Amino acid sequence: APHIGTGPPGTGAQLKDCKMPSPLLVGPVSVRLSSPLSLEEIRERNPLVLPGGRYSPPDCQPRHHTAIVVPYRNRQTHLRALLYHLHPFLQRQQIHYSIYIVQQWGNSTFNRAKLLNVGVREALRDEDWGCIFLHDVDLLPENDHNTYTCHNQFPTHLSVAMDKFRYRLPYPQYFGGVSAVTPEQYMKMNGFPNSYWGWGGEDDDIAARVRLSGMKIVRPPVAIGHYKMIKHKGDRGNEQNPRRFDLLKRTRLNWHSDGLNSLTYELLSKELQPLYTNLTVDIGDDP
Ligand code: UDH
Ligand code: NGS
Repeated sequence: APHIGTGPPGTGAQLKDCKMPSPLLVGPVSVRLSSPLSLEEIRERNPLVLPGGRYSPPDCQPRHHTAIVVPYRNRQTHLRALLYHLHPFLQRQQIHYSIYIVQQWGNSTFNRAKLLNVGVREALRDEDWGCIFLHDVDLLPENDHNTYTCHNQFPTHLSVAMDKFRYRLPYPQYFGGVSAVTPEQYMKMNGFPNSYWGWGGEDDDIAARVRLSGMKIVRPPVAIGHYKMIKHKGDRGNEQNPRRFDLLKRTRLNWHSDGLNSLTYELLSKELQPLYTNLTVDIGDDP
């Protein structure tokens, strides 16, 4: 395990626990969407970020250990905008964190939930994360009081007020965008479904699993959970999934057998980039 949160090497001095809430928080932030900086420029602005996109506050012992998992394919400008905002945002929260980009290899139909399963499993190989965030690449948090930490009992849904839904939930059970689980909560719900190829429904399935496994969803106040979505068109290879409604009728029957316990994939590469860990994965194709 890395030497994290302690004093200068050799002194053995323990840092004091980080204050709660973090004194670095600023509240609402204005989010710049157009022409994100280059990766090199973002790196220069975040000198304390270590290879793989890891960070731990230098002056205090962090109370939280969060992995950010981003399902990804072919969204380079969105990725730069996310990294530009998220690194300083998480540093202001004084969290020990790491950012994982889970990139679907090849041209098979996109599968967001399966990529999230891969990200959780691979992140937990690295470290004993206390909290795992499931984060769309095109969503930028607008208020740093929305802390990237987990509830100890229940899964959290963070993106409760997105600009495209006029800063409110589109429907009460909505669980898309940005959410978070502890490893224990994740195991209790058998992870996420592997069977949703293409756009739609997988987030509703995950929300159903939360309930079916005896948990509920917790959320920050609407005034805090503000996000800007970078506008974009539907992606090639992620067309609406015509089977999503049939699949959703069967979540109750299938959640025990489709999920963490049936996950198969091939990890093609793991690269420690300056601002993120890049996992390239072959998750197969829609059967
Ligand atoms: N994603 C990619 N690449 C893709 C597809 C999806 O990286 O080709 C990731 C990305 O993190 C994205 C997330 O999966 O934020 C969710 O996919 P999405 O952006 O397609 O879903 P969203 O609901 O947007 O944000 C819908 C856009 C138009 C679809 C219209 C269908 N009615
Ligand atoms: C629901 C989808 C969700 C989706 C949400 C918001 O209808 O996956 O709309 O979509 N559920 C089904 O299709 C069953 S959005 O407005 O972002 O395009 O997240």
